[in-house]
Amino acid sequence: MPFPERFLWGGATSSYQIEGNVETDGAGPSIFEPFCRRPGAVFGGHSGSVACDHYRRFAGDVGLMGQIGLRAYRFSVSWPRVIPGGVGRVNESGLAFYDRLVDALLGAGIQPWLTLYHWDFPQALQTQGGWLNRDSADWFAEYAGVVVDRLSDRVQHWMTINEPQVYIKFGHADAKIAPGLRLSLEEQLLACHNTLRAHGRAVQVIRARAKRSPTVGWAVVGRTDFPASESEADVEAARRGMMEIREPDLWNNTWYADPVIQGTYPEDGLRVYRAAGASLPTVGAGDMEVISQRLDFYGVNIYDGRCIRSGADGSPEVVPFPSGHPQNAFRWFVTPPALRWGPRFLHERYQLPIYITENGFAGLDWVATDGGVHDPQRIDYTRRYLLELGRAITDGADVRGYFHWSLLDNFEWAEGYSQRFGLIHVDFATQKRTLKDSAHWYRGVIESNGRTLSS
Ligand code: IFM
Repeated sequence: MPFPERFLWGGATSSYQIEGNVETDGAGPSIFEPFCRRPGAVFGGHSGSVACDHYRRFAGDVGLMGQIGLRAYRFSVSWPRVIPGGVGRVNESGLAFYDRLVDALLGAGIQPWLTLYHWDFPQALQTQGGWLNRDSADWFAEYAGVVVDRLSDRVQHWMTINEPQVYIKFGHADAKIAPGLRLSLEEQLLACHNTLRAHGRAVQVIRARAKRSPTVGWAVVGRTDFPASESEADVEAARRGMMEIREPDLWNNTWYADPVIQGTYPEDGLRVYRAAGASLPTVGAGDMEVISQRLDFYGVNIYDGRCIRSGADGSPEVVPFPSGHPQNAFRWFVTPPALRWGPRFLHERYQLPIYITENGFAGLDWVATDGGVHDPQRIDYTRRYLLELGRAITDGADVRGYFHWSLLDNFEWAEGYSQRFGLIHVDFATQKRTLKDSAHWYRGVIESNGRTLSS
């Protein structure tokens, strides 16, 4: 099998989606508190206020991770749980929760992989402009320092931000998630610029203050394209499709990754955004130096991709999926080659080790009469995607790990609890956990380091 001996097999979650107890023990509100109360904002009026009650049940959940055999667990820290007002006074009880979680993970032999920001921005700072405020980078650096000072004697693996593309587009342009804004392109670009500055400041803080030599990355998403065939022309068209900016929106890869890794905003983005009438954010003296901090790895979340062929002039042309093409419960297309070509193209361009920081399947799972949760589609999806990830490694991409999204069924943002991504089924009325068939299957994959995938 192509998976190297030290390949890291993990599972992932985020704070707001599982912890519940949102304003408990001194935690402050995040932007999702007012957002979830907006009529019609979230399916069924759901919110993360109870979620999986992981804040109180984490020890049992770590036990379940052990049963699955996870080697690593990716979780996020809730900024307003740790600093209720976003800056200033630290909430000792909030930090103590993450102490206990990290200790439990280490006690179970599971590496903690910590994300500093997975969208639960402190409401107190949103009222000061949120990511539109230039000070947001300093606020984030202050918060990062608090977490690093407290946990870096035990946590070695850090991710700054999760999927900025999603919270810029769906939070600041389409009002589908918190903070629920519909901003101009110009303002979205500003929120993005400040996010990137915040990312860079956090990397600086981690490197300067971590007590154990840290590995630092991020977990981004974006567009994934794969070629319709292996012809050179199609491969080149898919590479271009994935890396170019054609539309005046912020759903892409390079507007985020080029400045962070190469120190400049990409020319095509500058052109497209200017042509759309947006004046670009003022890049202050020193901004690019802050933004382009050295990273140890590129974390990427990949669920699906577009199939691309070379058009007559070589430009990328989307090949539509035929009717009846497999989809998940979200109606996202099932596209296993995305996990071969996505990491490959990213590795080629940015030359960093890659971790798949999220990948998984939304299903409509329930507890069967025999007490089990049978989710053959999730198993088949994951098998197909992992086989393609193996091909990426064989092709030469330096892929070092895979985190399945998600450990638990959880609060799926605007979809509330209607979409189940977990390896573990959660009965949200009783909080009973049941390992799905996929969890047992994944254990075999982990134990065999991927060898069971082809059996
Ligand atoms: O649940 C989300 C997660 O918070 C971010 N990445 C995609 C997942 C599935 O939609």
